[in-house]
Amino acid sequence: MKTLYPEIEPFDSGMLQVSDLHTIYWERIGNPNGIPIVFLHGGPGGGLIPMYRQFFDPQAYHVILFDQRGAGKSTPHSELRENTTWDLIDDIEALRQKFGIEKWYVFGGSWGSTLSLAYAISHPDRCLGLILRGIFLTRRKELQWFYQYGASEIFADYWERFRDEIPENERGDFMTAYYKRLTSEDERVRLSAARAWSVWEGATSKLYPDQSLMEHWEGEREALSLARIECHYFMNNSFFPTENYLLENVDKIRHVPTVIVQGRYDVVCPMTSAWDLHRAFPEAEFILVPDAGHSVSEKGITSALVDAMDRFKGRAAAS
Ligand code: STX
Repeated sequence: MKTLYPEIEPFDSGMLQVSDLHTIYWERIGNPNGIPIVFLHGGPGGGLIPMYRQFFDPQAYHVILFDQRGAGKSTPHSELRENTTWDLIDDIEALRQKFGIEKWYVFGGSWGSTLSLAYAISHPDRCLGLILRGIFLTRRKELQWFYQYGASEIFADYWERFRDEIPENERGDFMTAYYKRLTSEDERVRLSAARAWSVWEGATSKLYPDQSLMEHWEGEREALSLARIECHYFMNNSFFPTENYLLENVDKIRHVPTVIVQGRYDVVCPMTSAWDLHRAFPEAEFILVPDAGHSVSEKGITSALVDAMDRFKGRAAAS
């Protein structure tokens, strides 16, 4: 089993204005002359945590991490205007150009895997490789599973709070009911809905539910950005032109070296999506972790990701 690299502080960080409205926070860790990687966090709206810096050998890699529009330290916080998948893809390109990087690895889990695939389909020539975890294709059935019916049967206890936030007569469509509240004029309504929405995800992310993860997503800023931005994206099919956009376009990236890491007991992003991607993209290495849920902090998932990055390091050195 491999474990995380030691905690590390950025050697550089700052804010990049990407539109009249939005400014994004970025940071760089590791070796500025190393192999470049961009890290894409989850949600959308999840923001960075320091642990995300620890998957990469800091001698070998130059890692650029950033808070996506409206998330973490990016401003305005939890803003939904000018916030689409295509805006995020443009922001990734703006960061790449800012740092004079020609090609880089793209590392993302959950929504980060969605965005990694979408970025690679738009800019395949910029990708040295993809490291994808907890595959999320944002299809209707994935959203239905997690926010309407399915995950509710496995986490019946935690489901109660998510369910009870919404009056009975609106429970036929939880996503629409939450969207109404998450965009309410009333701050208390927004925050209460945001906490219920975000804690549901925190509660269901690990094989063994983790109290500290739930407390994290109870936080006002964390809850608001995750819930508002997720619900905004998911109400809009993540701004993809078709339901199955990522699988329909996967042929554009099948030449890019790719690793897929998936926990078998992932209830947030069930393995069907990883399996569908594996079938559509057989060249990619497929690693199914037998004793893990969704979270990047599941031991077997962390180990597979650190190991994949250590192996890519050798590959880059040999080429
Ligand atoms: N959300 C999928 C996703 O991207 C439906 C995701 N899952 N958990 C997270 O993100 C956090 C780590 C941000 C909670």
